[in-house]
Amino acid sequence: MSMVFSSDFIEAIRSAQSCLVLTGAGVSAESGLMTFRGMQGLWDDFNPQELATPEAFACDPKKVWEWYQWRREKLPLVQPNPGHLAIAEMEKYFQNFLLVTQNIDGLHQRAGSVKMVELHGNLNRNKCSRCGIMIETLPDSDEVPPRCKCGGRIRPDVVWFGEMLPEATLKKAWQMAGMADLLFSVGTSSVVQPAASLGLVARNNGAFLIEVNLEKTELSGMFNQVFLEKAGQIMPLILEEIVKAKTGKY
Ligand code: BJW
Ligand code: ZN
Repeated sequence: MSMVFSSDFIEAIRSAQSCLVLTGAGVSAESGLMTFRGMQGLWDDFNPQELATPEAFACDPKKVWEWYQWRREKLPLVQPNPGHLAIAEMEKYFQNFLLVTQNIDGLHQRAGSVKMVELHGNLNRNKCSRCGIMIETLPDSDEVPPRCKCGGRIRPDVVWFGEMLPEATLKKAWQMAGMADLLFSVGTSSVVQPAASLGLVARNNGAFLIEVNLEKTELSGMFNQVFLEKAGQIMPLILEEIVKAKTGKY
């Protein structure tokens, strides 16, 4: 695929010192993982938006646990794609860089991203729903889900609707949005708060905003540049442009 970038875009990259990349489930789609809103009706006819809540877990812990187990089983079978890999490379070219992911699949880390935070937790970790302690190894038990020593049910360490995001993580993301010159929003529908507001914060601070998605989102209008492309196709080309702009060679 050949691509001609606008001079505005190239200049924004060239002059940027602080870059924030916000990602969502669309980045992992080309690895074979379903997007959150693409999972609708695919699992026992349940709506993910209804399963990813503390109320659903309290009401039917087995169902919610098994849904996450079903998603966990896929992780070792998939690989980071060129989108993840390009984003991992990007962190080398800005003085200040932060990847803020809403994804819980761990693919960014596997692609080599280091300067990053996870806003919505990680599918590979568990914690106690009562005392909050992290559970490294699941206890042998016939009960589904298994229980913590305190008697509380074990749950995945992810952030459900109505729950607070990890405080330090959110603070880091918010601070970076406030100082970024450049923000990429990649593969996210931009409907879930507070993640979706990071772009707005950066925008109010004068940042240049770029969106990468297969289709327009509710927030597309506030971006300086929208690429309606697959993340795995366009991010490597954007990386090339960044390397050129930052090193003068390619
Ligand atoms: C491609 C592609 C390709 C495909 N290339 N692109 C203010 C207003 C209204 C509501 C609220 C508000 N503040 C808080 C709320 C409530 C709620 C919320 O935002 N609700 C909205 C739905 C309206 N937020 C919360 O409850 C948050 N907590 C909070 O704010 O606490 C304080 C508080 C509490 C109560 C009241 C008020 C304040 C917590 C949010 C936690 C979200 N958790 C989930 C589940 C995680 C675990 C799990 O996965 O099961 O996180 S929900 C789900 O959505 C998941 C995702 O990280 C998140 C975002 O989804 P994402 O990544 O954008 O995926 P999709 O599927 O939506 O989109 C994929 C996109 O990719 C699409 O656009 C495709 O086109 C595109 N795509 N292939 C590029 N190849
Ligand atoms: Zn406990």
